[in-house]
Amino acid sequence: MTDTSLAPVEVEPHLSGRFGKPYLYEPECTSTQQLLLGSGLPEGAVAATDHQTSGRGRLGRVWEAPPGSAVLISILLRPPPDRRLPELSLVAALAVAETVEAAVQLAAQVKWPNDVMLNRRKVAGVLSELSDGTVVVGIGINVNQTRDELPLDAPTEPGSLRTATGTTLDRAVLLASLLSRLERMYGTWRAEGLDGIYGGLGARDFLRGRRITADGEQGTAVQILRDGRLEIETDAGDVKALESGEVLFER
Ligand code: BT5
Repeated sequence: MTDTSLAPVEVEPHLSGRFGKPYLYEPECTSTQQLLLGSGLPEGAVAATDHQTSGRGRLGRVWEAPPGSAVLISILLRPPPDRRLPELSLVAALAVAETVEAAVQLAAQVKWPNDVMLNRRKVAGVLSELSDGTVVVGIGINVNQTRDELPLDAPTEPGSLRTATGTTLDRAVLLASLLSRLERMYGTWRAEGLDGIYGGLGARDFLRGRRITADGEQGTAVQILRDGRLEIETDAGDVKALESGEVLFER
């Protein structure tokens, strides 16, 4: 399949819902998060680019992708004040996982709290940033990178849809499909909370039953709970629920 760019002329004909209106596009920018934070744009506004020069991960980390290889977007949301915000990264990750599954016909999983896994490799990451009651959710999906275009030093081994399938995908079509799924899933979460999407999330819980290290302690991941926290059982026999953080798993 041919892939062009995430320019409006490629993406907008495929958009069917409220998400992506307006659709801001820059061929290159520092970070798509920067285009939306503090912008005052309506809910559902999307910023997209074909290349970020300072792509951000969580906790000051970087997100890297060669020009024209990835889906790099941010979306502006105004969730109800009574919803727990960490759940929103799980909502977005689940929407990405389902979009990837529909595109490549392989099972994808959500690695708590913000990663999407395909064939045990990280193919996407989610970053949620809050300012003035507005959440900007950033999503990076590795689509057409070859193996040697992926970062070497990542704590979770990276992959792309191309390394998993051997074929290239049209990023504009993938992005439009993601926005329509995310709009639906976000609507369900707004109305019902994580319970509304827990079936899909629980079925794709990558860490469940795996040996892990979290907060310097070793143990086993039990499951993502219905409130979005991760339940773990340490080797010392303590059962804990993690609010956020980094979990390393044994391969
Ligand atoms: C994330 O952070 O996974 C969130 C990534 C969000 C990126 C999107 S792109 C559009 C929007 N605009 C932005 O500026 N950001 C968002 P974290 O869990 O902290 O993972 C970061 C770590 O993943 C880094 O320390 C690297 O080791 C590794 N990494 C960097 N680029 C990667 C890639 N393309 N694929 C897989 N791993 C990567």
